[in-house]
Amino acid sequence: MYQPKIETFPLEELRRLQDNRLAATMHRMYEKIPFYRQLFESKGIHPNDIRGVADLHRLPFTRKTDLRDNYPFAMFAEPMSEVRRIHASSGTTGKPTVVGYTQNDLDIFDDVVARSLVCAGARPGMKLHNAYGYGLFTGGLGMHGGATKLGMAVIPVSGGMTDRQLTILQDFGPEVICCTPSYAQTLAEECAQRGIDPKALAVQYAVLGAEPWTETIRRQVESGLNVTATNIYGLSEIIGPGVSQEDFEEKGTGSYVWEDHFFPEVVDRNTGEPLPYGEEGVLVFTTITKEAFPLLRYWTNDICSINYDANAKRTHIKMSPIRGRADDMLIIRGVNLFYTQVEEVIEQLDYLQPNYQLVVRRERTMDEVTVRVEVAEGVNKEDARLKNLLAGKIKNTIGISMEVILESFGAIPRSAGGKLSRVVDERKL
Ligand code: ADP
Ligand code: K
Repeated sequence: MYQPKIETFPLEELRRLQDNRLAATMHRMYEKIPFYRQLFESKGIHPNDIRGVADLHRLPFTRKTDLRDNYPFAMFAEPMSEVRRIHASSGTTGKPTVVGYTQNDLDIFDDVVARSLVCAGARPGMKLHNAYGYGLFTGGLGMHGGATKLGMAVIPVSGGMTDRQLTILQDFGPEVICCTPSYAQTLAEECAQRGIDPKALAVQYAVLGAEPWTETIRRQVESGLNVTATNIYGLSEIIGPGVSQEDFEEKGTGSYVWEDHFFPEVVDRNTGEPLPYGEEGVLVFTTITKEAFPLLRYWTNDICSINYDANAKRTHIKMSPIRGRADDMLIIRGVNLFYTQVEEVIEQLDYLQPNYQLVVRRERTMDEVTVRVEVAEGVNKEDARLKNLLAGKIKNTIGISMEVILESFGAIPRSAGGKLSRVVDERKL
């Protein structure tokens, strides 16, 4: 572990630490951010009324629209003279979301990323192939800083230019790679296509995040690159990558949320009521150590559940894989659908590969979904039995009838470096 004491802190003490840090954060918000002062006053609440994280549910959420309304810097709690870096997330509509960091914030960013890297299997002295994009996106620089602090040799490849990525993987021999899961798929496939034996690569660990993914893709990446692949999660509003991380020896049990900095809640997507551990809803974070850009009950829109794992190495709570973003959820004939659900069905059928796309269109009054998915090598894509088997499994597990089109290898778009969009919504064209 990178910070064993805090990573294994007894829960009671962790709670006390969170309570103290929350109190300090709320006072700073109240004093320094007009938006939060107004928010408290409109509810008739003073920071002193909130005794700890157990009282958080009494406070309203902060939403992405609040950040837009305060674009670019009005949510900053520190003057620019204290700010050392500014990032922005793409934002699909309108202005980007702008976030800032003091030196202390950057130090904490480095710590949580270093912690995450160790959790993923990385060690000081190893080389990190960093294929997250550098720039305003927090992925590249975020991983860079944490790996440097850990004592790794960082190779700042950034995303794209797959030829060069493969050359570096072969010649520089990085033991760890980080990128999006869809780009890891691309790299794995390109290795196979070029006859590069993954066993001959030095790379042992892949740290994958920035978009939802399931065991289907894990299996493909692990065999295709001969690595142990774990999940890293984060969002720029909270800090960037390193909000949570899956342990390489506890794969499939969820990702540790670094609770000494980010307090998580899961709430009902419709009512906003906090849900019991284990129930799925919207993930909400309160930052309890951030200086420049603290957020209270930030509505991430990401759907997952959280729970403690008594058998885990660390004490911090774990979050399940993200099913999708609430605003990316499709509603098909009254049934909610995330694309990761289709990915999970693909996992069960050996004759398919996790290269797929959902096409949604409106036929008369009904929304229809077509699944385009590639078959494995040597499989006949015209085989109606195979098509029907998938359609039947989808209908049985998800409850929606979908048209299935089996495609040959290469027919579905690949990630060229960053996040990949797996849904084509023709209703919006
Ligand atoms: P942008 O909005 O520009 O893509 P962000 O890095 O802030 O930049 O995006 C954060 C979002 O990416 C999260 O809210 C979540 O939806 C998604 N995300 C990040 N990591 C993961 C992950 N490991 N699994 C699923 N989704 C993720
Ligand atoms: K995103």
